[in-house]
Amino acid sequence: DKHARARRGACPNQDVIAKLARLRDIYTVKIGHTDKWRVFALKKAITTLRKHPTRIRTMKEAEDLPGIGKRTAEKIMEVIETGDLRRIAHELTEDFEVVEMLSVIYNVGPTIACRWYQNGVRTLEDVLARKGDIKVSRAQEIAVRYYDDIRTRIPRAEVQEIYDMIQAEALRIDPKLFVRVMGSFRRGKADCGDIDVLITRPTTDGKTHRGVLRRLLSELRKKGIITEDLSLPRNFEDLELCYRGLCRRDPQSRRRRIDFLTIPWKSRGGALLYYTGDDIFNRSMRLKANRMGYSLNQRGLHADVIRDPQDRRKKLSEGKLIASESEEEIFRILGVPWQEPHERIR
Ligand code: DCP
Ligand code: MG
Ligand code: MN
Repeated sequence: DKHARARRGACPNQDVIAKLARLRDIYTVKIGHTDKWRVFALKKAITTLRKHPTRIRTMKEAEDLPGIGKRTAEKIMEVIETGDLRRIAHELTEDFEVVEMLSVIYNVGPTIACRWYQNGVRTLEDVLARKGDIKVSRAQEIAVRYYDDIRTRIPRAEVQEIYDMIQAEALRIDPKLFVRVMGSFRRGKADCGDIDVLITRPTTDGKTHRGVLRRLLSELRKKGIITEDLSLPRNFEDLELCYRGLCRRDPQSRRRRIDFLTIPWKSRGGALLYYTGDDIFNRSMRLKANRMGYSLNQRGLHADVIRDPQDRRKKLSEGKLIASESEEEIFRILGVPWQEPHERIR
């Protein structure tokens, strides 16, 4: 996976980690009919191996690693000695392939996929045919119907074309809007998983973008650009909104995944930073902020965050916003040299 790729080269047991991670993913999907401890044991082993500075050579060495039992040590040695882990092929049964296929449906995941499988679902057609007796939400149904479309990456040129239409429509509603395309497109990727659109508005004239998203979506539906909704914000009157749906350039082209995000003007720096990603880069920036006693999220950089002494990850208060005017400001305060969006990979 991407996280493993980010670390490749640095870790002398990467091949072992890759095999254990594949087995972990298989067990995660199978959790409905497998003991949870298997996933747990593999996760622990992977964490330990990532931190281990040298190549594992002997069974004793593997068994002596913290949190690694005999069964896991045997798996490690099998990969070291043969380059393979037979258990993976053994677990790749038909039921796994079906559950894995179902678990990548938007808003599904392994737990629901397993439940559907246990209820006899074997194909995407089954999901639609059986929706009387298995629980299928409206969003899941749409995601099944457009399974291939949603999983197909979007050529950069098409993202640009769709975005241009959306931006024009938004500026017709209010020419002072600040509209940007984010995510992998802003990072310069040749193709994108979805289209991420950020909207806000300068408040210098006392006005905001309140109510804009509802109007924009309605215009885009009329034009046939937005075709289905997957998830709507609870209250369209808020300034901070998140919308997920499907769109298309014209009636002849595929459905594409689209996300709209609106944020208060004062959060734009944090939002630009967060929604540009990538997720690994974001994680490293958050970590940097945490080490300096700050907290970074899509709203900006905060100080004086009060954390639960029992669980340091849990925030009891958001703290005080100290920077979110621009991305540059956040980079500067964190002491991170400026990186262009296309450079923001880990
Ligand atoms: N993001 C994040 N952590 C997540 C999800 C998202 O930090 N768990 C941020 C970084 C992403 C941005 O939001 O770049 C947009 O999310 P996407 O899922 O749309 O990811 P990308 O646009 O980066 O890639 P893709 O081409 O797959 O859409
Ligand atoms: Mg995206
Ligand atoms: Mn997205």
